[in-house]
Amino acid sequence: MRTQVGIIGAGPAGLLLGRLLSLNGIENVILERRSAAYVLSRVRAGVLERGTVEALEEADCAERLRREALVHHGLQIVFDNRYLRIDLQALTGSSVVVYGQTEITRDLMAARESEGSPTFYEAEATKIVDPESDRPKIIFRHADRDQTLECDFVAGCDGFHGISRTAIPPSVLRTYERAYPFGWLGVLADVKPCSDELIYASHPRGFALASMRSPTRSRYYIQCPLDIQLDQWPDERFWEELKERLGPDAAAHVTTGPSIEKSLAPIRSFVAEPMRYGRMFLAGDAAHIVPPTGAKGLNLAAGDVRILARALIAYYKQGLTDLLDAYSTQCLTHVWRAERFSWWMTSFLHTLPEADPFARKLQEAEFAYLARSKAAQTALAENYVGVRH
Ligand code: RFL
Ligand code: PHB
Repeated sequence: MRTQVGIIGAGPAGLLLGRLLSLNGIENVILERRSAAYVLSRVRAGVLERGTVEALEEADCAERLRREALVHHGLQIVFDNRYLRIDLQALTGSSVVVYGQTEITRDLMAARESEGSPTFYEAEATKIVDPESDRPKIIFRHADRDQTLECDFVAGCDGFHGISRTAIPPSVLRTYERAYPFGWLGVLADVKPCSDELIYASHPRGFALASMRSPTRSRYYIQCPLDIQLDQWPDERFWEELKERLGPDAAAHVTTGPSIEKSLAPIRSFVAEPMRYGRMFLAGDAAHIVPPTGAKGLNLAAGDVRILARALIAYYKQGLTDLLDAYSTQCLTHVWRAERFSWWMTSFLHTLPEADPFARKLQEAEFAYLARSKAAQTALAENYVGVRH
């Protein structure tokens, strides 16, 4: 089998790239290790920057988003029961929207199906051959046999646990990593959200986040140790802990109900450099992970893909290679900006497992500064709404 761009992974990065290329007449094939139903069952990101919405508009996949997404002009921070609103719109002139990753994936999958571009589900890429040559190949296993996809370019959109990154020789690849000694326990429930805006709460018992998917579906998270078992956290215990951490004002508005999904996500910061090796390009979680506190993971993936799509379009339409050559450096600038912000939000709002009074005092000072300084609020707001690509 042969195509122009072989894409590994049908997460938001792979599907968005495929769509942008197809709309520009560039052939592409997507290989996805899981089934489509499994990909759609993963509950992940919820907050989209304007640049991500623009990318979905460019992909002609924003019709439902325009109808259903919730526009958020601000967010709330609760620090030890003290409330502070960050007015994103007034501080930056911009806002964010809430629209679940699952819905984006569903919209992109539907668009791909109607355009007829090939996608192989339950097709695991096992090796990338000759990425530095002008005829790279992807070996994949599908329907119980090994098959080969020959391409001009390989897009590694296969997430943190994918194989693409491993095709870069250790002598070339540099990785930077920070692991945090806690995770996020997330619950999805069909109950009215406790607030119109997201609430990020820092409490001595740990961080909590009140988010949503729609006016009738809430998404809540609490910081927890990495070694918990989900059955230790029946819904009643989760709701009680969440309310404690959100503080009495928000807790009074929390509607409880049965969870429809509950999962634990580890928190990590990770960057792989460079994001290109020969004719293979990494995009999204395959190249970098941020802690979810800044809501940047999916937005970064969309940013990479927009840059990569433009570079590939310039190559196929005008024979230009300069955008391809600039890809890694250009992406890494926005990646490190998001890494810094996500690390800062995480350090500011989470409680370290070993009680560290000095660390808590610093967090208190950070909150006090934020509450008093418009400059500090603007710094938070402009990072939260994101840069445009
Ligand atoms: P994805 O979504 O992980 O998709 C990668 C796809 O590649 C497939 N794959 C392979 N296919 C073929 N052959 C192989 N060898 C393959 N290896 C892997 C996988 O099955 C998968 O379908 O990466 P992508 O497209 O880069 O998108 C990135 C986003 O998904 C990610 O950044 C965000 O979801 C991160 N993230 C969050 N970001 C936010 O902004 N806000 C959040 O609340 C938020 N919550 C989360 C998250 C990530 C989580 N992970 C990774 C477990 C919660 C969780 C639990
Ligand atoms: C979510 O709704 O899942 C969400 C929102 C904001 C974050 C992280 C996750 O910072």
